[in-house]
Amino acid sequence: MKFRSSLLLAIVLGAAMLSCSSKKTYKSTMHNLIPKPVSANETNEVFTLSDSTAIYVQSDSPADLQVAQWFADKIKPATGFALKVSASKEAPKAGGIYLIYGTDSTLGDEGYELNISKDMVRITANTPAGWFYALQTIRQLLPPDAELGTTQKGPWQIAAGTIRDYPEYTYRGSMLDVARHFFSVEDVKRYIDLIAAYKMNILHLHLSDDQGWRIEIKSWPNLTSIGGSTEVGGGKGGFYTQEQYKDIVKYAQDRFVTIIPEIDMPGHTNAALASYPELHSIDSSVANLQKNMEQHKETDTAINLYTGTEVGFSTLRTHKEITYKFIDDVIRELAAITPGPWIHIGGDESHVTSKEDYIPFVTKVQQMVVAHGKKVIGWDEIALSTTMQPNSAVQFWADADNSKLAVSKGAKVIMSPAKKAYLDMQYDSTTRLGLHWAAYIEVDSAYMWDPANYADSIRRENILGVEGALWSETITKMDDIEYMVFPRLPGLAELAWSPAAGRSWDEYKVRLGNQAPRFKAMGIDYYPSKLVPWKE
Ligand code: TNX
Repeated sequence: MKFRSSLLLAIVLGAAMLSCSSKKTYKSTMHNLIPKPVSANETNEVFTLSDSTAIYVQSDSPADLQVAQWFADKIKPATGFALKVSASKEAPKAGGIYLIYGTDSTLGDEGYELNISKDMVRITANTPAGWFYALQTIRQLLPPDAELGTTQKGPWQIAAGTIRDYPEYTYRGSMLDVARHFFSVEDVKRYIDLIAAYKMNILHLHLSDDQGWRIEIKSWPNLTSIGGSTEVGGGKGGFYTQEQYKDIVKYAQDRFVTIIPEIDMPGHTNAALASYPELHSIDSSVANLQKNMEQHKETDTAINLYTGTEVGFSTLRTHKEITYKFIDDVIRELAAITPGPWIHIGGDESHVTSKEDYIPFVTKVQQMVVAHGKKVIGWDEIALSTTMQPNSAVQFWADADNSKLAVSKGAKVIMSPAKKAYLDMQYDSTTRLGLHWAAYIEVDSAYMWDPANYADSIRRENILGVEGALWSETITKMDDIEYMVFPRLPGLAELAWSPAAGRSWDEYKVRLGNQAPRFKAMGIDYYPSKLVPWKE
């Protein structure tokens, strides 16, 4: 009897200890990373972050130290540690995280090698961007609790081993439509943080459309005072002052994200046309279209703001000098506050601009962008222009022939096929937000394609990268953004970063499912697709 009860006690105690320890210690592993690194070899050890861990940067440039400080700030709320950041060229010793400049050319401009032992962490890269991506990787090696905003217990272990990693494509982007519905500077910053966490490096801001003009242009103030005053559904809209835009650009730069501003033209311009009647061209076909639209009634001198969701009814006057004065002013002011190399000129769905007018228009506007020192991006239709400027890119969304034409004119292609990369498409017919004109895009479908094999005529060497586009006709708040973007965006990020060889949904979905506690800790309102084995 005595023997049996002590045996029972031992079993009960043992089980309690087991469940306790499995609850307490998160097992860090290199096998759950998104995007998947080029190579990862785990040892059985762990490095444990403590309040005495220090970060040493092999440079005293403020921009370089900033990368380390970003990481220290990121993990401070949950760990409670104020990791000390300093410049040091001394040999690595125990207890440190070292950011080191290397000379390994296979790592390129964004790659890194991460060596983690139980004593120290060494990050070697050719650029601070490489350090930043290594630190994003370390973030994902930490327990999900590290993402929380209040002090947690730890322990803060990260799996030891070696990771070598670098991106497949240099352009890894996401587009946010702030025109159909306006999003605040704070929302845009959160979005930047979310995309950067998955090693994306481009945020394309769709700054103008029929329903709103969202960037201050000092020489044409009505664009924002009138054109920025509403949005889809008739809400109050909004716009970024140039100071706010610069603040967004800086925030993005600190996270190695380049902002690409888009001014969509000659179509998708109703907000501008309503702001300056001299820019609009009401020909009979437009007038007819407008008559069919209840909210959109023209008068002799001005046209109304538009808060519906039709596309393809507006156009700038392509024959008037004033139009080009307007565009030149806009591009000049935008180029002056945009340090990134690109300006996006839209060019899509100009259904009421005749082809004879469209071709010289987009040809000329491209020259204007180059004259202001920037490279051109446009939706794939701009391939119709007579000539394309050197170093231009078109964004493939629907018509492979356009992209093929662009390639024949010397341009590169950004892959955003609507059937795969449109983040405003519903997951299935029950999704409460979004559209489905291109497809229903479940999480597996968004992942199961290869940019380099998607369209026959567009090959790897023609492709600059991948961009997921979130149009916002139905998206009104940050939670909506998150719901549509997560979890499809991490998958697109992986298509852009990780090698295609050996890619499989069955393997990926497990890694994705294992991100659930991380999404939750980050406060991300994600779509819990039934196709993914979500971890509790
Ligand atoms: C097409 S694709 C558009 C946008 C819409 C979107 C909605 C493209 C270049 N234009 O104007 O917002 O569909 O899914």
